[in-house]
Amino acid sequence: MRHQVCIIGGGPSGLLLSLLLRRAGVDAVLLERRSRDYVLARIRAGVLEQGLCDLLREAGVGTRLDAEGFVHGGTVIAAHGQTVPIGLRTLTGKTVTIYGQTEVTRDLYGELDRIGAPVIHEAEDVTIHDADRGAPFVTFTQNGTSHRVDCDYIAGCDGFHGVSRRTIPAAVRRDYEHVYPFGWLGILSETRPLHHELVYAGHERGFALCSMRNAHLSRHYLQVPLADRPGDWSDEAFWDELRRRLPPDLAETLETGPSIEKSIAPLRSFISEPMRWGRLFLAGDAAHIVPPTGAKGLNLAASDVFYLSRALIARYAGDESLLETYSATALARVWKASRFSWSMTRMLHSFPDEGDFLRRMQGAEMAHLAGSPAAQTALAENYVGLPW
Ligand code: RFL
Ligand code: PHB
Repeated sequence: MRHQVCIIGGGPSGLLLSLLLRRAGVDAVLLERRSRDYVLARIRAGVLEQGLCDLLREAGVGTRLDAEGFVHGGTVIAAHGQTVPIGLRTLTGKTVTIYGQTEVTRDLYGELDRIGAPVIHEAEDVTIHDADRGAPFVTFTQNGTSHRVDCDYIAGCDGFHGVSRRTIPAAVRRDYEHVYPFGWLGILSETRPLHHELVYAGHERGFALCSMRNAHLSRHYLQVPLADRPGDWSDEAFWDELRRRLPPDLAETLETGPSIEKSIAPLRSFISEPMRWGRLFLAGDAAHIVPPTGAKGLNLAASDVFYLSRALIARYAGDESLLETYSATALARVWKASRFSWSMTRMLHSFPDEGDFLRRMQGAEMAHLAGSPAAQTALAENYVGLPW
C-alpha cells in the first residue's frame, strides 16, 4: 500500500496527528501494535492544557471534552506546613481541564472511524526502512501476513518503548536521562475528590497527589519505593498513608473506598535529540519522558503534534521549511517543560539519600512560593503550559 505519511503508534500523539492530517487532506495510515481495547484500558494523564483542548476542538473532537471536562482555574501546593493556592486563572488568564487521556483516545478513535481513516491494529514487527533515503517504507505483519507501506514520511509516535527512536543510529542520536529513585502508586476510586482543585502534597514520608476524573471518581497517587508492587499495598494501607501525607485539615475530609485500579509507574526524565532523522520524525513519548509531577507528558505530545502537523501540511502545500526546523522547534519547548517537571519533582518528593540539606532547601522553596506572587506566577505559567 502507498500513503503520504505512515504513522507508527496509536496513542494520543499518533491518533491526533492522523486526524489533523486527514482534516487538511494529507493521506496518512496509522499502525498500532496493540488491540483497541488494550489501548483504551490504559489509565494515564488527566490534566489538559488549553493548547491541547484547542487542538482537540480544531481536530473536531471537542464536543464531549467541552461537555464533560472540568475546567480548573487553580491548583494547590502543600508542603512544609504551608498550603499555597496557585490561582492559575488569576495569575495567567488561562486554565487547565481535567479530562482523562482514556477519553481523549476514545474520542479520537471515534472520529477517525467516522471519517474512515485507515487505522491498523495488532500490527506486529513494525520495521522502518530507508528513512534516511528518498523513498522510505515500513513493513509489518498482521495475522501472519506481511505488509509493506511505501510513504514520503514516517511519524514515530510509538511511545518510549517503540521502534522509531531506536531506528535512529546511535552515532546520530544523543539521549539525556535522569531516573528518579522512586515510583508513583496510583489508584482510581469511586469517591468524592478531596478538594475542588488538585492537591500536590510534599511530606517527609513522600509525595502525594489528590486528583480526580469527575465529581464521583478520584485519582490519587503516592510516592513509593521502586521495589514496591501494587499488591504490596492494600486499599486500607494506601488511604492511611495518603492521610498522613496531606495537611491535617484536608486529610480529615478525605473520602475513602475500594480501589478500582491500582498501578505503579517509575519516574524518569528523558530527552532524545534530534527528533528527526531523514524522513522519520519523532513525536510524544517516543522522543521524551517527563515525571508526571508537572502533568506535562500528554501536553508535550500535543505540542509536538501541533508542530509536526503544521510542518507536514505546509510541505504538501509546497513549503518544506517547517519540516527542516521541526526538531529544533519542538525540542526548545520540550526542554523547558522537562525543566519544570524536574523542578516540581525535586521540590515535592522525598529523596532519602540526599539528607537534610535538600529537605531544608525544599522548605525554603516552599516559603518563597508562599510569599512571592512572582514565584506563584512562574509556577502557574509553566503549569498551564508555555506558549506553542
Ligand atoms: P503512548 O501513549 O505511549 O502511545 C504509544 C503507542 O504506540 C504503540 N506502540 C507501537 N505501535 C506499533 N509498533 C510498535 N513497535 C509500537 N510500540 C509501541 C503503543 O501500543 C501505544 O499505543 O505515547 P504518546 O501517544 O506519545 O502519548 C504520550 C502520553 O501517553 C504520556 O505522555 C502521558 O500519559 C504522560 N502522563 C501525563 N501526561 C500529562 O500531560 N498529564 C498528566 O496528568 C499525566 N499523568 C502520565 C500521567 C503518564 C503516566 N504513566 C503511567 C506513564 C500519569 C501516569 C501514571
Ligand atoms: C492525574 O489525574 O492522573 C494526574 C494529575 C496531575 C498530575 C499527574 C497525574 O500531575
